[in-house]
Amino acid sequence: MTGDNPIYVTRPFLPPLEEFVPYMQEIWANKWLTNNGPFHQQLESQLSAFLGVEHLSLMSNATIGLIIALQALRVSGEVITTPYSFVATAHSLLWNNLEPVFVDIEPDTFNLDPERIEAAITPRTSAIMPVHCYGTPCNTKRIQQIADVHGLKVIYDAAHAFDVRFEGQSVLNTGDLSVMSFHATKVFNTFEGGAIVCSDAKLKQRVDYLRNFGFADEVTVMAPGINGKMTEIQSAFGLLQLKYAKAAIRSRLEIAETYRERLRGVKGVRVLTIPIGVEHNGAYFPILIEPDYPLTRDGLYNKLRENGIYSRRYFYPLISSMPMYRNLTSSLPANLPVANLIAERILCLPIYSDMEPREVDRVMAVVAGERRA
Ligand code: T4K
Repeated sequence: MTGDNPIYVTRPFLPPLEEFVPYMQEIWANKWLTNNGPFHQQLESQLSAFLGVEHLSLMSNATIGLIIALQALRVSGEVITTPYSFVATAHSLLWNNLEPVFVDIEPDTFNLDPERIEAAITPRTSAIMPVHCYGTPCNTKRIQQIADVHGLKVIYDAAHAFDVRFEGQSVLNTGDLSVMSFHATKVFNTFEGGAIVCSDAKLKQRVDYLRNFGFADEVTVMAPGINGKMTEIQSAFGLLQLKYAKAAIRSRLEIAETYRERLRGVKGVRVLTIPIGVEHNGAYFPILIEPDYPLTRDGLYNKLRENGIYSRRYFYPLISSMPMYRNLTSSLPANLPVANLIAERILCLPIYSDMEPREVDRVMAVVAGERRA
């Protein structure tokens, strides 16, 4: 262990505290703390404009958002999804009594491989739940074609895809619903939080009922809803954070570029390429540790820890290897060769908007043995 400060895989961006005080004063004056208050309404409309989407509903977090999205579309039976994600993706299916059917990922993007989806469709399949992993967009056109042919719903887990665009369009406008996360570790955060982007106003109405116990008015309950509401303090924080969001993404992208340049030529480290046409958000910085690197993936992970650097193995272990999923037929490693290989080699290096150059130097000193004056 060194005497240096720890470097975590990410750090939340916090605007200057004094800028948050006026928001708090307004909440104290209004005594309106939650349930679609004024800051909540402002954040829904400002976020929609910022992201270029029309129908957005704030959520208490993305996990509840995924659960509500499945309810909103009345999904039943089997849902095709990826094993290479955070556990919340598949857990949202179990919470709805749905059966996940895992399909392998693409070796370049680590997203659900569209060419393998059709073979997994059965008469019980009603939806596809892909993930824009690390913010890299899925092949949304191909996925929609398949969904249209087979009459399936598409719910994107867009937890990582805040403000990601493809060919100038927000990826959040694809599929029936897209679910974002505003957790503290995300590009844009409201401490805990999230949002569902809906493809039309009717769907947003249903999502809004479901997030508020199903209430349409004081006496009318439209659906067996849940409590998925975002509070005023979180919404206010989101409004302030939004002012800094473009700058935060810019600095993440600069850090990613620095890593990219300095890792070029480091033998045994593969850096993900961002597909042409994608405007990325720098959400994560994943690398693959190949067999010709001097250490194993876990060897490097441990060496970084010894130096006070807490990288993370997102996403290892695979969801399909976890006790509640591993007995599914689709979880067999032979069905998921790419995902199994990537999960063994992946490492996410620290990246956050106010990461300092000397922190990048410390990471590079371990990963590439670079020494800087
Ligand atoms: N779908 C996908 C694809 C997701 O990645 C996620 C969440 C979800 C759905 C569900 O979204 P939410 O329901 O959470 O909105 C973290 C996050 O808790 C989780 O939101 C995220 N994905 C996942 C990829 O990462 P952990 O268990 O790795 O977090 P934790 O507490 O170890 O934090 C990681 C590092 O971040 C810490 O070592 C230090 C730093 N940190 C963390 C927190 C919470 C801070 O500096 N300050 C903080 O407040 O899951």
